[in-house]
Amino acid sequence: MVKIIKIQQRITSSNDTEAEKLRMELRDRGIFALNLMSSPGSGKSTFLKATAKQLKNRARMGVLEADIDSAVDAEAMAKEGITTLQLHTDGMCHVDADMMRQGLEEMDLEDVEILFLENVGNLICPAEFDTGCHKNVMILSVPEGDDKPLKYPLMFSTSDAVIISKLDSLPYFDFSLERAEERIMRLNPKCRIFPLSAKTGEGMSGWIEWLMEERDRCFHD
Ligand SMILES: Nc1nc2c(ncn2[C@@H]2O[C@H](COP(=O)(O)OP(=O)(O)OP(=O)(O)O)[C@@H](O)[C@H]2O)c(=O)[nH]1
Ligand SMILES: [Mg+2]
Repeated sequence: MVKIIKIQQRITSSNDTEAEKLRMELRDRGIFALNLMSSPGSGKSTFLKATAKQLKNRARMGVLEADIDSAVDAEAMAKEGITTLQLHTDGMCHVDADMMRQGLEEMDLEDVEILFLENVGNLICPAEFDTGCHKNVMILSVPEGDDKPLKYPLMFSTSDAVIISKLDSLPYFDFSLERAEERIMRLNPKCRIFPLSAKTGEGMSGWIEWLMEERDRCFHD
């Protein structure tokens, strides 16, 4: 049985102030936190499980799962031995800094060095709220199409890294990697792009390298 807690959006003075405070607290506790966003089914949970496998013996990972309902994702993480907690967002399609704090207060964070928030599957609302994480990462999966940066620019603009997932399905879809990368870079020239397949493992090493480098930078800068 995984722990499920119901969180609510509370009115706080300023989400940006809350987020900045949380970011510093997490850093002081030695936790590098990443906010993972994408549309439903683009492969967040599969990608997190693959990431945890690669991090074994290198860093202890935890996942805060946010969904409107069910405990499917937290159960999947727990099965892999990943420290996890399921949040129910009371119908909200995003997580803000105070909601993140409510989740963290209930989670056993002892030993957790890298913490992912698996945000609610949605390509729009999560991009509007600073969660207090150190980095924003988003996934665009090949079956979704390479036009998504044009239609949903905010999430691409606010992400430090974009994962192009399900690379193994490239032969079956009319998706141009070159076009997708060019559209993302036009919105956000500083972001890093990692085309990969969590299923075959192709491309995972570049992502893991970036993750470890950014973690070191978070504590040493
Ligand atoms: N072929 C292929 N399928 C994948 C890959 N990653 C995920 N999938 C499949 O895509 C489907 C959705 O994956 P999830 O990891 O549950 O996606 P999610 O983004 O966590 O979904 P929500 O949490 O519901 O938003 C599942 O059937 C996965 O097996 C991949 O790299 N290649
Ligand atoms: Mg999921």
